[in-house]
Amino acid sequence: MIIGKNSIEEVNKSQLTEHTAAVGRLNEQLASKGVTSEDIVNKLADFQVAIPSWALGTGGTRFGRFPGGGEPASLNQKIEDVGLLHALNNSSGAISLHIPWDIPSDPQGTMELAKSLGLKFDAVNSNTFQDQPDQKHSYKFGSLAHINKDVRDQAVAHNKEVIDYGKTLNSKALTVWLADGTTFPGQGNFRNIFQNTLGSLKEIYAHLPEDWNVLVEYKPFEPNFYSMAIPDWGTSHLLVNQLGDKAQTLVDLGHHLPNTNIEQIVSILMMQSKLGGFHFNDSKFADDDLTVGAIKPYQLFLIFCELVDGMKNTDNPDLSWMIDASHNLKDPMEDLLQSVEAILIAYAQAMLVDQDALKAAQLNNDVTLAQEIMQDAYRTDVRPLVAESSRIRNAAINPVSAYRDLKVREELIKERGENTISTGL
Ligand SMILES: [Mn+2]
Repeated sequence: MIIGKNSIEEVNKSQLTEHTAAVGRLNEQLASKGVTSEDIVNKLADFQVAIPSWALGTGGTRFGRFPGGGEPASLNQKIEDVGLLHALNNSSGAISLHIPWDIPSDPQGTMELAKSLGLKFDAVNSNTFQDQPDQKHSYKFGSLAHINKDVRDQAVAHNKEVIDYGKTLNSKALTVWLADGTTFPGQGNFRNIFQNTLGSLKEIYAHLPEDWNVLVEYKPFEPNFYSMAIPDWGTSHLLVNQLGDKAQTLVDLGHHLPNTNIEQIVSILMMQSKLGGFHFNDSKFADDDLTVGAIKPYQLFLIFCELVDGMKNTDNPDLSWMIDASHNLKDPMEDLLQSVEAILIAYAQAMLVDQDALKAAQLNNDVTLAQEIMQDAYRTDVRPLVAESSRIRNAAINPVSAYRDLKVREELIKERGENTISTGL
């Protein structure tokens, strides 16, 4: 299925009058504060978030999986789905692949398909948290950190292979997330685990092309429950510092213990030019992988405040923006549209913070005023600007309602059938 500009224009027609009025009202409100929205709308329109290939199907939980119909069964179908999202919201212009779930058997054809849909390939992800049918050594007790060098070598070789696959698609980064760790005290030696992880990452780093980065993710627990090889941003930072300039930390919002101040981590990593990328999702407890903005939108806004400030005032390199989510209840495509919208809303709100006034309030230790400034931006309903950023690039004013109006899922079920199961989580 391909969504043409005409069908989007048709869907937009019925919403245009109301949308134009809403933009007008918001512009008036912003103008009274000396803000013009044009720059914000253009920045929103340029902002692209990569869709992970594994989020296009129903993920489920460890208790069960309830697949929906019309899910993508091949790499090219996943790319087609991201193309549909991008046509609807103009902000999903990239895809992040997972190897071995998405090995490109025809890279040239896959590249051409992606290009025709306006898509690029963001970071490729390796997988050493599962055993593959044909592999020699098991990852039951770890991969890059394993006590046995033969297992580490196998895991290093896999990561190098992922880089090689990524090169065929013009990807520019490798994301490494390790399930390695221990579940019982005494099971492993913390220093050995760290040194093995570092040694393996050094070998992978040496295989990186000149214009590539490696992004090192961290996670405090799960699947291991006593210690993880890379449990927190401090450990990731130690590793990427020792690896070199092409290594950065990746922040996954769900990979923190409850109430961790993620925005502070973002700020400090950017100061050190070591924030490489983001995995957006939301959570109530831990790695819940829920729709972005569904539970803690204020936290997302505060994180974006640091990102906007950091992008302006630090030398941190360009970031890879990615979603990392899993779906059990909603149509994955609708969920992803909601996630991208939540990201754009937080970005727009963060751009509304009056930075000069905030600095002055901080200088005067005027805590009340500082809070007023932050919350004034957060409490501004910026949805008309997000909608406008989509409309000016010929995408939908309201992507979720357009998805439903155009009966995208029904079409996909017609094309692919009721009982498709997408590869991945
Ligand atoms: Mn992640």
